[in-house]
Amino acid sequence: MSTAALPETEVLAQRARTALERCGLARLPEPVGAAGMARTPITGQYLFPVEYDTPQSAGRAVGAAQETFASTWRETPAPERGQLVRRFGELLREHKADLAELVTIEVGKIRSEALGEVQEMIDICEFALGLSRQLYGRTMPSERPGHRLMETWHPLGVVGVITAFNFPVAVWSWNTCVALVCGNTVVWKPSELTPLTALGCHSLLRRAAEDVGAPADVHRLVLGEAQVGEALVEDERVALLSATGSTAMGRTVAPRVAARMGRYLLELGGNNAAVVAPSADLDLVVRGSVFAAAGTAGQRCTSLRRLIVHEDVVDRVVEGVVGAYGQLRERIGDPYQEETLVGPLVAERAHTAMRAALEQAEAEGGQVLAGGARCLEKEAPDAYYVEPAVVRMPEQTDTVRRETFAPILYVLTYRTFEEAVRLHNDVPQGLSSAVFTQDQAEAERFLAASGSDCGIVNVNIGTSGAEIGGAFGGEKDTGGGRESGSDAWKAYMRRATNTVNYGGELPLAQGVRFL
Ligand code: UN1
Repeated sequence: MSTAALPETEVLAQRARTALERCGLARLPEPVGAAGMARTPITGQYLFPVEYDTPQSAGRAVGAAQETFASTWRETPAPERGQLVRRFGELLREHKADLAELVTIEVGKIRSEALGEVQEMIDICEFALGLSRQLYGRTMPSERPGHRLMETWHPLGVVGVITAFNFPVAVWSWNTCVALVCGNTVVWKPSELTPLTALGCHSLLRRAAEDVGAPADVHRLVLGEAQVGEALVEDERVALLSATGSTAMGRTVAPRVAARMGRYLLELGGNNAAVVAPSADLDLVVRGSVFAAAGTAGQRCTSLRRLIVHEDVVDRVVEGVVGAYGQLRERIGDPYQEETLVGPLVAERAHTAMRAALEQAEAEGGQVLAGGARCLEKEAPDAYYVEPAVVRMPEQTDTVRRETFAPILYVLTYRTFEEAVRLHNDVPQGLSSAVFTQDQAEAERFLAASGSDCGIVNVNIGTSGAEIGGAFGGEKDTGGGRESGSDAWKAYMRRATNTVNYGGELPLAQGVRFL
């Protein structure tokens, strides 16, 4: 572990205040009503109180967003809406370090990952700006003379965005920037673990709106715990509910939104695996796996959780990964330190889940080959730093099939490629996947319909760190939604099919005759 002393909570609180001020919050709003607490996993201690919304105030935010949608935003030309995200992108560039600071303080991400997350926001602003001139509909040849058949895409209304702690700003920005250029207004309920990053983002977006003359209520922020998110779930005025989090959360959200005929877009848990074939470049495998499994302390939806390795190369792969984890051990600790690669777990419950998973894996015949221990307990008794763990498993047990949101990498072996694909797909989740191979046919088999069943399928690269240009999301228990790039924007709009008769006659389709 890193020997540098952890920063004092008071110093972190001051740094958070300064970053927020720079993002335009002259003073943190006084927590008059129900108050929550901002907290840092770096020391595990509270920073300062923040004001929480109530279900009633969340309802009022939805009302204001709905009013703005109906009165102006839906009819503002899309390229003009694009100017809002263009300006927001400029402000993000200017305040990249401030937002990254807040991400580090609230989530414990190391500096380069926190900056990378803000970079994702800048990237999606550019994508959304281009998109604002490319909300294309098709025209289709009509079967009737004198008729034109086409489709038009319209905004939906209020989009509710519920985000998780682990990507507190990037995932919000994928949803929000795309939703806004599509003509929707947005109400955001961030994780209760990350109110400060949310306040910083909201303040910058407000400023962008002011600068380009867009209405302030195109975006509203509501802070609080589950009941505030539930207010969005239940509110009929929320046309689309986009939620990121656990599969358990998705299972409660989806039927409730569906019951009111609302739309939902879910990005839930993953149990991501890489298949390592005998022909693989093992150096790539080791480097790719260590970043994907131990990066962000294993707290990405796309984190690598299973390594499915051909029997002939498993010993070499394990040796490489365990060796690399040995080097990581010196680099766990204060995320502010340049040399740190693994910051803290977000909270005690992540540590409890990790301990339980390791114990259960051992009971199922697993062998812990590296890591698993808690570190810096004396220096920071309220914080949870852990050594990322590697566990060799005799088979894909119940524990392996569950997502534990912590840095545990399970190693399994296979003999035939069919067996590897079967093991790969035999989990409830379907977010991200990878194959490491030099055999082109094998790579293609993994990419084919009978290969990986995930939403993200990679070759010779790990499971995490997706670019914003592709659609992001996955199948099965991952929820089926797609966000970010490609044509994911279509989920934020409704399609109208238009038939226009310019011929003066009234021929009916399918040759029907009437009157
Ligand atoms: C998430 O963990 O919810 O692919 C998002 C990645 C990031 C996004 C992850 N670009 O790792």
